[in-house]
Amino acid sequence: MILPAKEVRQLDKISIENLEVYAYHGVYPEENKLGQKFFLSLQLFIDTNRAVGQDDLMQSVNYGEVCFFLKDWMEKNTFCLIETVADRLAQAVLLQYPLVQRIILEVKKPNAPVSLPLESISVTVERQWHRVYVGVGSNMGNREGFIRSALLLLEQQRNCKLVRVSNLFATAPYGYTEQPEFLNGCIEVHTLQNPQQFLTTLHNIEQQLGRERTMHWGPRTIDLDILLYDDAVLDMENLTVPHIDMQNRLFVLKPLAEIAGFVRHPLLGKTIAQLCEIAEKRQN
Ligand code: A4P
Ligand code: MG
Repeated sequence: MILPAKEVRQLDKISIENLEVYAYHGVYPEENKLGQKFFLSLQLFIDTNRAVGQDDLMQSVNYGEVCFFLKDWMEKNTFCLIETVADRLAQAVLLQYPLVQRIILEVKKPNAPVSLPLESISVTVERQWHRVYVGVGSNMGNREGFIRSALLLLEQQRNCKLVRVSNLFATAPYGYTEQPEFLNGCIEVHTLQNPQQFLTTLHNIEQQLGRERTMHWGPRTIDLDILLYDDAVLDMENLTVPHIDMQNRLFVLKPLAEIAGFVRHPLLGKTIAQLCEIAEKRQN
């Protein structure tokens, strides 16, 4: 049996429990003015292999430093909801400490303004880096210019990292063939966004680059399609992952095989390299 990547990857856990900080989050103006106590508990999932091998703190995450980062962040920011505090703080930790791949964070408010006896109110969130493969294509105007601009815009997103870029290939139009030749490529992005948020990010970039949706499968300045999002299988009204037709498209598989040949399609059970070989044979 092939284990999903998540189960093979060995991640260790650094835990911090009930770090006490004084901050100003809350819905009521008094809370924002007077402040109150919060307790933070978190688990940081990291690959400690290198740190352990070299017995070197520089290869790990310094938990003392993390505590001061949390305190500082809690004091400098003010949000109404502890849900927002937990979401933003979890993301801030992932952005600040690249070795942390996943975080579970609990924000506790022991003196929450509830006129009943209780120990504390808390919100727990789990956030992590997701590996996404995106197909890029253009067949209008300065095709390479549009693709490079899209990558630049993606890199500028705070919670996205552009990790790998394939070569770009000139390809004959697929589907509706009465249109100019395409330039296609694939990229690997690591993101903190969930699939819907990431799709919105891609749509915003398409819009910024003058994409007009006049015709399905028609000419476009830029097209950004989510091919794979971790091992997720999603069937939503506006989003299907893995991309529904990727296994039949050489203009997707060829560049994708360059940067993710070893990655397995979660539904078809074959690697991208294998799917590419099959599609190539079918075409010849
Ligand atoms: N949508 C659903 N799933 C996804 C996903 N995994 N990634 C929804 C991105 N979007 C997804 O897409 C229509 C709707 O699909 C979106 O609103 C989104 O919510 P669109 O980009 O607005 O329209 P489209 O691109 O015309 O349609 P579609 O079905 O995405 O077409 P494709 O699959 O992008 O194909 N030939 C060559 N050689 N190279 C190409 O790049 N591209 C196409 C377009 C046709 N022929 C081509 C190429
Ligand atoms: Mg599309």
